[in-house]
Amino acid sequence: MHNRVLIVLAASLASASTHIASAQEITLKGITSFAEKTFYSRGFERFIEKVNADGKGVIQINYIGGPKAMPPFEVGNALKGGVVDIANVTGAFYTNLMPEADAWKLTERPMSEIRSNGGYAYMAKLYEQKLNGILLARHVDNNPFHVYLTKPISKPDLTGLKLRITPVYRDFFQALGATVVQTAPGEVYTALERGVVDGYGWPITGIFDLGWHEKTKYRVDPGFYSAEVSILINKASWDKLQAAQKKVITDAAAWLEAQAAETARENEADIAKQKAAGIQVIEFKGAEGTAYRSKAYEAGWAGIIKQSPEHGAKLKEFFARSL
Ligand code: 173
Repeated sequence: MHNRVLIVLAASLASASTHIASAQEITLKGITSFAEKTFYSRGFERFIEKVNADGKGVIQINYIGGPKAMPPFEVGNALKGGVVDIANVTGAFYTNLMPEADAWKLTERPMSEIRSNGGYAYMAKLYEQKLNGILLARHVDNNPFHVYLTKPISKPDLTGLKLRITPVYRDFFQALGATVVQTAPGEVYTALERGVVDGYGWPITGIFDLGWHEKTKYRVDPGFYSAEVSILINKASWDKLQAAQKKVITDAAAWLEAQAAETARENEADIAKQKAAGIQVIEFKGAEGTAYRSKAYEAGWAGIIKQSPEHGAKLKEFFARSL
């Protein structure tokens, strides 16, 4: 009798612990603001693979997909409201909620330094207040933006040209005299094809992903800024996680952010590919090139500081190169 009681007890304990283990596995909903499997989504996709491999029985991410599932400029709202738990997105896509996020493009120091110099902590407060979110990992860095054109220019002057933008480029392109029109990346091909725009802003990598090379004749050098794409998590979703679940996420995030410097290798590959595709480089050299880049940073910081005077000035101290 005694033995039977023990067996029953042991069996019920075993089933209870199995039950607890399965109840502990949590599934987060993940979305990307760039097309699936394209350059700016790939880091996020590697992150999801790692979380799903390391987090078996603990935590999983259900990848909902990209702009076919949700317009890119809606991703910030969805994260803030908890419609999605985790998102791959750039600051320029949620300036409606947090204009300061667009300042990531102006960093002239590695993320490791920004994490140690107080810049990350400063931004983290703004993420919590304005986005109800946490920035887990910046996986794109060292990836400059460029002007791409269908018509040539002979000096750093965009007067008379209409260019596709996001908030990343607005202040700089306007300072150079351009007329601007904001679109999501998914609308760039059609805008070029219809001649609605004479060019667009985009980083050095990725123009082949959506076929834009077919409609692009010129790239303007030098590049400017450093593109930022990051993985964010909703604060309430994060707070619900247990320590072991958080660890799977933070380990994968640190692993991914440490790879961001390697993005620069991919830059070279796309530069060669653009050349092979017949895209001509219009290069501003020497003092003209330096002035062009300085104007980009001046216009960029002026734009951030205008929208958020106190935080903008503070972020410049953390992000800009010390002179
Ligand atoms: O041009 C864009 O859509 C944009 O703002 C961006 C930002 C980071 C990476 C790629 C594109």
